[in-house]
Amino acid sequence: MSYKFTGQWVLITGASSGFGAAGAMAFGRAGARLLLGARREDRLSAAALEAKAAGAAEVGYHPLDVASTASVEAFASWVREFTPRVDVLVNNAGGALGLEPVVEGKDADWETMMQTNVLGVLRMTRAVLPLMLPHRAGTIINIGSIAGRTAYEGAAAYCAAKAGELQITRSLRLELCGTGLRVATIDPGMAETEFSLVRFKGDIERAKKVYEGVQALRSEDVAEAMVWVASRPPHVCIDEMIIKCTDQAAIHKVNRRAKA
Ligand code: NDP
Ligand code: 8X3
Repeated sequence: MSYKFTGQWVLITGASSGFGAAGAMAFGRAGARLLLGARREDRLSAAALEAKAAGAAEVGYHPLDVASTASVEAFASWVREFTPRVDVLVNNAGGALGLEPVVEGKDADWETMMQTNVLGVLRMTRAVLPLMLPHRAGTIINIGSIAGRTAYEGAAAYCAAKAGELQITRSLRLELCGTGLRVATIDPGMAETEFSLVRFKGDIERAKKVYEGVQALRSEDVAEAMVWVASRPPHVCIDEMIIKCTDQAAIHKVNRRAKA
């Protein structure tokens, strides 16, 4: 990709692993200035170093818990120390917890999924919009999921949360019409990141099984999509992008190769 984000500030939540860390690398390669947030500072600092080595013009990172309004506000204050302007906001932080049917569901899991995937997007957007609106340009990219479009068993709360993210994206696009800002959702299917490890609470074997025999999406595939969406000419808005691996024709239809 030849587009350069020279001089532009790109803020990515959930930049300590998976799509967020890959996004930092991809925007970094394109010369952006990066503001990265997540809870695990050691992983965040490693992602920041890699993005700098890849070519980012500047990289700052700061602890961020999108489930806490106080943390989001502290993060936004830290951002203002760097810049009065954010050009690209990637609301990526999120994930799933558990795969139990509703009858066995846990309040703590449901609450975390709503806090991160739904309220986290609202909070971050509210905090960052004042750094975008005065400039009458900019891109907000929310990371949704095919789970926000198609339900599956054991994922009622996660599907509801990502459907919430989709409707937030659509509402925001209406609210921001005429401001010069554009709002996109990128909705991936199965991708091999730490997503399943988190969902299964550290059960490595169970997490690995999700991707067995499948050539799943890689973090880099989604990162490239972020960069592409944010680098369209200002009059072009990619409203909604669904991106799945070729082995996943639909949420329940996955081609798995037998072991050799
Ligand atoms: P990872 O688990 O690898 O990354 C999740 C990221 O979100 C981590 O950086 C984590 O950082 C961060 N995060 C989680 N909770 C919070 C929080 N409360 N505050 C701040 N950061 C948080 O998974 P993915 O990269 O796959 O997930 C990224 C996004 O993509 C999520 O929204 C997920 O739902 C979505 N998605 C994933 C798919 C997949 O199959 N992998 C498919 C479709 C969508 P830390 O723990 O350090 O805070
Ligand atoms: C993650 C994709 O299909 O595991 O959002 O829910 S899926």
